Amino acid sequence: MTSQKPWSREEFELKLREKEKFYHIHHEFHVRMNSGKLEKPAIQGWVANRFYYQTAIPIKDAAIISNCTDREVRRHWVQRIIDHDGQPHLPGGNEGGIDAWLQLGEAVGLTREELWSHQHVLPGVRFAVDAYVNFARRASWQEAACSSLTELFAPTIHQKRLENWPEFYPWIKPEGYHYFRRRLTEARRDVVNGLQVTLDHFKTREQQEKALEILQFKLNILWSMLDSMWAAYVEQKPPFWNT
Ligand code: AHQ
Repeated sequence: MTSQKPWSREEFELKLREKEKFYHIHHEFHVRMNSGKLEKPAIQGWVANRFYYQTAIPIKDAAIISNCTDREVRRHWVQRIIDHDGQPHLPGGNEGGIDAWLQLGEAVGLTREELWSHQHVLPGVRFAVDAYVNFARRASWQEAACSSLTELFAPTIHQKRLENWPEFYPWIKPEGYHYFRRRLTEARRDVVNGLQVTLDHFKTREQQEKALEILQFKLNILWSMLDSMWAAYVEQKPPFWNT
């Protein structure tokens, strides 16, 4: 139990943003990716493993909504599900981010079927992604909203891919970049909502420290996903059944 006084709203936001140093853009896998040092199988493995994460996001967001009693928040949060699942059946609706990721898969030489099969998903990636979804199911909706704030740092990583990949990986078909372009605006819009929920909900210093722990938990999820991909695709030590 801390007797320390709470941080101001500005100080609290700064503490959240200072967690950028733990963001997975700094993981050696991404450092090599964004400097053109990954071979094609490593890029393909990353796309196939991240597809498992992408398909989990709308499930995670639906879990948050299922726990949320605030209609105003649900009205905003439901857009995240639509962004990923799409609404092709509605006039002007599009196929969504999961379909855009399938286009990325095809652009790097994978098939939609092998992505949907999750046959390439590494044990550590599956474990980390499932931990994220299960956290969103059992945590309060405010705690789960807080965990999505890793996207405070996401626009930079999407921008780097758009800038670097065409030069470093000319073999990737340009239609694969559609997903990253979408997220530049969607991530920026999402964090406005996620940050407001977080700054409004975590009031005492103890609660604010808890919010930082939750954000670190999600940063660790992203980091550990890349640890698994490093072992499999850089160290060339995939689980025997993933070869
Ligand atoms: O493509 C990403 C995405 O749709 C999401 C949703 C959000 C969440 O709810 O946790 N996080 C997230 C992220 C996406 N892309 C990652 C990347 O490196 O391309 C970054 C990741 C995040 O920062 O949490």
